[in-house]
Amino acid sequence: MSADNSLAEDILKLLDKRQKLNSLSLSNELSIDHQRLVGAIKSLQSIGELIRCQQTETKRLDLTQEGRHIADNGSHEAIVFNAVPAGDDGGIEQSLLMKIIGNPSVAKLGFSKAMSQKWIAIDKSSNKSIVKRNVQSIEDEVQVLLKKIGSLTIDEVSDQQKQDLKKRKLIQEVVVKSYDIEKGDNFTLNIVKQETDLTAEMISKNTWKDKQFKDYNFDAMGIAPDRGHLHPLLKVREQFRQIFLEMGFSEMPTNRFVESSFWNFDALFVPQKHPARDLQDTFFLADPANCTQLPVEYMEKVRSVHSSGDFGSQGYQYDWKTEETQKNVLRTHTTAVSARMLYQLAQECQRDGKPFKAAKLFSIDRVFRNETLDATHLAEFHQIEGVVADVGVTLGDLMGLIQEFFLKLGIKRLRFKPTYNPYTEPSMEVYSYHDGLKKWVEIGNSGVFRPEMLLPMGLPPNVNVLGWGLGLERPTMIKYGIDNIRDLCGHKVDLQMVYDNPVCILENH
Ligand code: FB9
Repeated sequence: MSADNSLAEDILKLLDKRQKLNSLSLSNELSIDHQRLVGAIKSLQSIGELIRCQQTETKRLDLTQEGRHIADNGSHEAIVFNAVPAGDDGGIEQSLLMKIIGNPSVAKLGFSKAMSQKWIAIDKSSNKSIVKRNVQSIEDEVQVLLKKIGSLTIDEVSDQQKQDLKKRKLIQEVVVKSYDIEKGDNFTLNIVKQETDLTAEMISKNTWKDKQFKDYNFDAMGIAPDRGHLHPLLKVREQFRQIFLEMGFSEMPTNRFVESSFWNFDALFVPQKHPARDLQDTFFLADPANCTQLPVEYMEKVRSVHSSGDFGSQGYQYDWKTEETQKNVLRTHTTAVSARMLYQLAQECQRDGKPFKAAKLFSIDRVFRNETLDATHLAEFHQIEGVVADVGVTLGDLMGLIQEFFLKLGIKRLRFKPTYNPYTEPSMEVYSYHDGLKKWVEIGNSGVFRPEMLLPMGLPPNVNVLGWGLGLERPTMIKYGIDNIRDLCGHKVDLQMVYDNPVCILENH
């Protein structure tokens, strides 16, 4: 028999004698933790109609931390009294007494209370304030009362006592939930063990017939089924994906981390000497170091527009090298994917003689940069990119698209700041006013793709292409209140954070 079964039996025996019990009074009487007693009562309550149980709320007096300290160590006034030497020649200079007590608030309050209780007096017959005992001994009533407060009902403490102790912040009123229990219609002292499972053996041997079964508790919460958990980045990515889909965009295939320098840079009219193509910024592959499967005819047009200029542009006037364009890199932006998709659009139009079909495309995926790492930057991050290709679309359309996109994130106040990108002209950084930081913060980049990028692909000259992009990590860190990116991504991530973080709902207007 478990300890709590015997406790349950003790409760039944007391109930049989007294007809009515209260859990709080009983826990004090039996010196048993109230919660343990409530557990035993709940187990009796689950046995149909054995007892009747009514929850009640009673106000109790409880000791504050200061009250507990005094109950253990004595009141301030008692400490001061005990520090004054006893005997006819007893006495101590007041300043020394205060120093001996140590704690200034104990000394000050204790001295004042001891004086008002006339436990001590000050002898000023000499030119010093000598504190002497006024009585032989004292009864530290405050400590005595505090020691028994837990076992008294609120009415057993006088109003004056309560007022004094509350004023000294030694006690506080707390509401305690307790249970009044009475005999139920099926009260008995002989508790029959209640089965919780109907077993195959009981059925095969028919022993179930003489057993009692615990009622099902249909209100009990089930065990949370273990299940997979989405990383916060993937939750936020899904929200951005929904925004693009709502705006009629289709997702680009981004399942290629290794890209040739041709698609990652040259097709975007990024010159081969651009600093972004240095080792300090880009991860180059050792094996396979080069990609040789490039569209030769298109590549020659790219060579031309870079080196001598073409398609109305003077180009960069440098010796464009095939071996440079063949170098494999980890893609530094998803704009490489946009380039492939735009080339495909142009080919469908040029090769297949189909009329140009406008396109709204998006991508959200990982990109890699050989950057200096810090609290908000890793060597890889996710880029979100939107691209719109259509006849006659303008910079104004791009600003409207960006306004619409960020409005779905609850961001209304935007500003556009001119900037430079090798593959777009004009280009704009996007800023939003951060109410918390009280300043404008950069939330993205954008621009109109250059003819030097679009015309070598074979896109019709009246087709313009707009693009904008932002990162996924920053909004995710903001959304989930994460300061260091290493708490969001990487081998040091606490998986419990992945389990615990809530569903992501980005403001939707
Ligand atoms: O995401 C960025 N900031 C940002 C975004 C959202 C946000 O909160 C959400 C709204 C609630 C808070 C901040 N930035 C771009 C700006 C900075 O964080 C910057 O420090 C980091 N940038 C990344 C690249 O850094 C090397 C963010 C990333 C970025 C920058 C540019 C593009 C994409 C991602 C682009 C582009 C582009 C341009 C023209 C045509 C096509 C694509």
